Amino acid sequence: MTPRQQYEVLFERHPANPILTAADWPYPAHSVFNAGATRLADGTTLLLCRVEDRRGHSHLCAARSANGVDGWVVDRTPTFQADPERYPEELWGVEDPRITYMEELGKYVIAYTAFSKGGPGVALALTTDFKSFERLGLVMQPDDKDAALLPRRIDGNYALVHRPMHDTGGHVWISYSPDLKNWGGHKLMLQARRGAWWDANKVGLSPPLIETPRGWLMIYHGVRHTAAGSLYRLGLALFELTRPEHCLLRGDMWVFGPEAPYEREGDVGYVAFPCGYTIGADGDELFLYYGAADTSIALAKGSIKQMMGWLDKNGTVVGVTDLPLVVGAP
Ligand code: BMA
Repeated sequence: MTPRQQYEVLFERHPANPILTAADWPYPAHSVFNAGATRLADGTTLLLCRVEDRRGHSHLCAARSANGVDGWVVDRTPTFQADPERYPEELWGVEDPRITYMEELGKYVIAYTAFSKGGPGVALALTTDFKSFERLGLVMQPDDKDAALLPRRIDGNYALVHRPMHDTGGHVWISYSPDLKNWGGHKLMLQARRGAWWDANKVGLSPPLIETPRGWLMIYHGVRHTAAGSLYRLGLALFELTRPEHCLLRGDMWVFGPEAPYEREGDVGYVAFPCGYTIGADGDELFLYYGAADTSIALAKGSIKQMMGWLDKNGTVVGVTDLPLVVGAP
């Protein structure tokens, strides 16, 4: 047994990884990574991939597959491009989409990072077909990113999880809105730890929250700054269904991190960055799509039941995170 096998494995990498690279693109692309994901009504898996060009700017491009693993059909031209004339916050591109299907609207809501001189901000766009899009523009001003909408209203309001930057670091917040445009009721959801922790100083939502009978399951990323650069790893936390800012359990250890060569080598090595998942017909199997080293798209499979079991064994009860944040707090 190698030392690594002493830890429970929650996510199994697909042997075909990376499942999508720039070489699969029908037009010039430098890198493809950090894809949002959803399963369409006909069962097709749709990935909304972040594509970076040689200017360093990103746009989004849809790739569709019947089994979510191979046979990807990639749009011949960019699917969703920055529109800086009308949306100046997109001057340097659009990045890292998270997709939520809103039953009540009969539409997919895409939360993405709009990048410009002011820094990264959170923008929303609605679609029914991933061909035409209705932009709502910037909903959280810079510096803010890693956002995803909850699939239903909480107490009559839409709910958006996001990660504003603050003097004390990057922490996950949740905000509420009656109309998707005006946001308030901001609550701190998950605080970055301090010191030696794997998730010290900067955490962020990875894919959208996963609804389970016991609560909203969050897969989040923690960023560890080292002398060699940043390490992006994933952890788990569970939040109350009717009061999502209330953290029921948080794991102390990370559950997935860059180990495979395609996660360690690339434009930004040592990054595993999921922005989306699909759930199998059994309601349990999770197909987690993640950007590997800001270069390609990879897939790992997990089980929601196993993640919950892991949290029961390894999680700590947190409750509502205290405000205000204090520099140097534990
Ligand atoms: C984060 C995001 C991601 C990126 C990651 C690693 O801050 O901007 O888009 O994958 O850094 O470079």
